Amino acid sequence: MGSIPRFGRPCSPDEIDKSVLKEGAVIVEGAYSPEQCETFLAEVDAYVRDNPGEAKYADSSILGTFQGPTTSSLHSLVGAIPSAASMVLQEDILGCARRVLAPLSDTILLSVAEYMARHPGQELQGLHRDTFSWRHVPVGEQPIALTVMAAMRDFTPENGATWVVPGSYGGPATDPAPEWSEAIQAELKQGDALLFRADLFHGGGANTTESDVRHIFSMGFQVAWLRTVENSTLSVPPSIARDLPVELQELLGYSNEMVLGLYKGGDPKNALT
Ligand SMILES: O=C(O)CCC(=O)C(=O)O
Repeated sequence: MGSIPRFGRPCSPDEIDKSVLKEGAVIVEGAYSPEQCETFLAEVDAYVRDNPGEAKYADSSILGTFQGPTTSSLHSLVGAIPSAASMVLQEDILGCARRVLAPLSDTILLSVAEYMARHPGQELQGLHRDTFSWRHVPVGEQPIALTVMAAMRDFTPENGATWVVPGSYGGPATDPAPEWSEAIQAELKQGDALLFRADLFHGGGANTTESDVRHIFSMGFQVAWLRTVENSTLSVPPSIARDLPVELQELLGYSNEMVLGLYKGGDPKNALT
């Protein structure tokens, strides 16, 4: 059975990238501080309290129904949650995404930034590849996207820590899933982040606890020539985007990959002035 390499910070970019490219996954311990995680959770709570319709909308969306009735979620966090900007820009995670996606794209995009709460009663999710959204893209050796599951509170075997199948990348998203006996669970402490190639088979675990909600900050990064999961220039319109760091503006799509994504034939950042 394979394993998921783990690294504390400061960690070597080479080791992280090698693990993602070879095993398919890596854990960066302490990617976020406990204070960052608690601030994030408090901001999500406050936002959902003030905007109950948005969480309801997310729960009944195409992604929400895939995630099941015992998961509540909130999408497009950069436009809603103040601490999301700095969390997306976490240097070990973003650096890894940039490097492992570089062979196939000069620029990358934030595909999704989502909060998920997996409640007691959550059933085992089917093993799947996140490349299903782009299943028509021919499969090659290099990853086209990277997924991140960061633990905002501990991920334990009992509350459903993410399962991954090391080495199970490189095929089409429509491949039959591997056997569960090949899967291992990524136990994470608060603030740890699991990074994996989006073409790696994985799935959320069953939450068999009485009251331990599993809190996830999930992100995806992708090559810039594919359409993103979240429509970021709608959810973070120019009026909000203009005050964000330039690096984040670019990840949200205020950027172009050569002639893709142009605004009036030029740099989309011109929409922010
Ligand atoms: O719950 C998890 O840890 C994984 C979630 C996931 O893969 C998904 O919702 O697509």
